[in-house]
Amino acid sequence: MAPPALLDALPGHGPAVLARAPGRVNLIGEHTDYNGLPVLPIAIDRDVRVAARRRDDQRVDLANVDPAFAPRHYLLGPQPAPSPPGDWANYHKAAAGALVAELARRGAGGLPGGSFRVDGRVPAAAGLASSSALLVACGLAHLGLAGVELPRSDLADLFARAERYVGTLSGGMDQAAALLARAGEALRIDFFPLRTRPVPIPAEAAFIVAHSLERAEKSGAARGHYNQRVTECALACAVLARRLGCAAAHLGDLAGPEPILADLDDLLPEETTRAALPALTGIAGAELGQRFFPAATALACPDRFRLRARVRHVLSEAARVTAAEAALHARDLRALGTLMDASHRSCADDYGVSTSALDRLVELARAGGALGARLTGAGFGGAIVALVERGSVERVLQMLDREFYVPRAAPRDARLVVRPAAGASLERLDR
Ligand code: NG1
Repeated sequence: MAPPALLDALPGHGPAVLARAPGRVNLIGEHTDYNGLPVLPIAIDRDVRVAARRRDDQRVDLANVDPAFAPRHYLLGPQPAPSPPGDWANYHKAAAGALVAELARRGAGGLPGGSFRVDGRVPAAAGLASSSALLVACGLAHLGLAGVELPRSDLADLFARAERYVGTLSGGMDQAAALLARAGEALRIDFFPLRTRPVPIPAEAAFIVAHSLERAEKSGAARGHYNQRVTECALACAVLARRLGCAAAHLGDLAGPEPILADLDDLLPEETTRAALPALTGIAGAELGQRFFPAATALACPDRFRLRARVRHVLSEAARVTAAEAALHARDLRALGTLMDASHRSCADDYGVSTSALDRLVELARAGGALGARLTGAGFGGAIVALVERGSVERVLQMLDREFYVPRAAPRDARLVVRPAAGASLERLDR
């Protein structure tokens, strides 16, 4: 049922829609999605809800139950002008712009204007994909107003590309998890083309998400660091493809990660500069710029690129995803915990996306009895996820509270026990 307040506050009369899309916690497979390698998230029982009613013109009105997000309005079109970076309206514009173009391509009519009211219950800037949940819920609601249905996997692809509108070179994990997850299960997701398969979660497994109290603001400071990693991987892929004499658009296209990992020291320099790239990649100046350095892409460090350690993380992480899937099928939570620990070390040492607060939380969760723990999502702040046996949840929470949250006077919801929840839904409401 719709939360009445959300629906009652919508302007106008007549039929309305209510969409919800969950956030997600990635259990393992970090920074692999944009490399065409697998991930293993669960959708969580925290979601974004959007109530919407059609308008007779092309205007979009956005309101939010949280007063921190002021009302916004704009006119629909294939390329709506972006609001300033970080503005919440950009996620609606991203979804709507992509849908206008997609419906035109399919000859499926236009997108109507509408009034939207948003209630976001996924903690923001925590690595829990609140931005994708917002984009997916807005997009689904808008599609509901148009009376059009599209296959979920097509929408996952469309919305993944759409989110790049906000300036991050993001992969497709979050939108696919929000749209395709099933309650009580994790979802293994492969990319290019998108494929998913459910992975059962043993009933005795519990997941604690603990925030580092440092925001991972991907529409802000973290954006350049995230884009830097995506660019480093794309450059490393071009160097490897040349050395190995094969064609590869993503690291995932390179056959046989084990031989590459074994020879990494010979195949890739630890670090390179922008000036050295033409010689390393065999790609000349103008094409290099177009392929790897589009003008709109903010990078944290546009002249220096780490290659070897980044690839070591990505390829070893992909192998850990496959091992984690097998561990879940075998109900072997200890093995899963060990893989999560290794993933965290690799994210911290080779990928450089952890922080001292995230490292500390991982350490405390383990000391409190977690079977494994790791940063989840992009990193640079945000949260960790700890795998805990049901009977140990209280002990781990107490450890986190005593050693981390109480001394910092943190709010109680800084740490959550999350459940593997179902993907997005859309209801039509006649009132
Ligand atoms: P979060 O943590 O939600 O910002 C980001 C990307 C994912 C993926 C992870 C790292 C977006 C919308 N999401 O997630 O695609 O690359 O980082 O594994 O940018």
